[in-house]
Amino acid sequence: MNGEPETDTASRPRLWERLRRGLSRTHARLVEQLGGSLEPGEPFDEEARARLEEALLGADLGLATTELLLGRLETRVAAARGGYSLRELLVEEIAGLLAQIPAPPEESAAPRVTLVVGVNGVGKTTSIAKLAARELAAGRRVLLAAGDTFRAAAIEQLTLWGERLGVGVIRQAAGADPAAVVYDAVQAARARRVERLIVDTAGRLHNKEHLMNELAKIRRVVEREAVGWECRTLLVLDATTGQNALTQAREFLRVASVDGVLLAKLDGTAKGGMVVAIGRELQLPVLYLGVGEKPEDLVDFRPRDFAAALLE
Ligand SMILES: Nc1nc2c(ncn2[C@@H]2O[C@H](COP(=O)(O)OP(=O)(O)OP(=O)(O)O)[C@@H](O)[C@H]2O)c(=O)[nH]1
Ligand SMILES: [Mg+2]
Repeated sequence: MNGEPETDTASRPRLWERLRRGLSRTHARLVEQLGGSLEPGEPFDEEARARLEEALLGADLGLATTELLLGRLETRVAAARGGYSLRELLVEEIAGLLAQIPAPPEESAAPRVTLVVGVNGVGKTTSIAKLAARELAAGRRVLLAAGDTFRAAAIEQLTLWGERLGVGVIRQAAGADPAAVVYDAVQAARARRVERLIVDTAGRLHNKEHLMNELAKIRRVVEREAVGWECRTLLVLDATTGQNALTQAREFLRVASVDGVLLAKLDGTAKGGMVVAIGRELQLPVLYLGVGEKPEDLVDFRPRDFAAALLE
């Protein structure tokens, strides 16, 4: 399960639609490239295999994963002796691979601080608004911290989201020490009995060492001041940057410990298959998918739904 409360059955169709919309470009391109090869009765011959290979590579599943899937499909097709649906087999196999991605951390009753990290422009601040909206919808008390003090505009942007959502934002002037902002935020969160404190951070720092020091300092403040709280670092990646997102993620993993990934802007790419590569190659839980610019455009990552939305 995904570290979040079970989605009630009433809201499930809505989330499914949102996921479908988010993956529509990827889906459209896959369908176009595959032609009718996944339709019932179509053989899994050389031509179908080649088309599928090209389509999966085009969706950015990566070479190793694509070859693995094709191999499994061959085995399944051979075992089925006719009467199979290639589409169903493929959805099952992709879901199976995705299910091997490390599971998200267990949900606990403790209050939580989430540090949201990632390079500039990937969608951190927007994703924070989405996370806040979802926590509010679950009835939790939420507070935001403007830990990206690098630009005044970043503080303003978060403040604006706070006003729109009706959530408090702890801020200082631009140029302030982010760790000091986080210190204030933790005190405020405790005084206000907040259950979720979400911290924006700057992605635009002078160099790797600077970034590492700053994130480590923030984390130390949280660990010292928020005793008994759960602390998570969520890495936001931009799906539209393709393989570059993987490179970015590896860089971040060198400087900070990361508990999970939020893949933003999935709606803006036909290469949604990169989720598979991210999960498998980084061995990190993929927690959320960003599928638009509005606060409600966030879905949980669920292997089976994701695989189905790709191909069905
Ligand atoms: N289509 C789409 N756009 C998104 C999504 N998430 C964020 N964006 C857009 O991406 C742009 C950058 O988002 P921000 O949230 O400002 O990114 P950031 O990482 O906070 O950027 P910096 O603070 O400059 O480092 C904005 O125009 C957002 O509306 C998404 O899931 N889908
Ligand atoms: Mg920002």
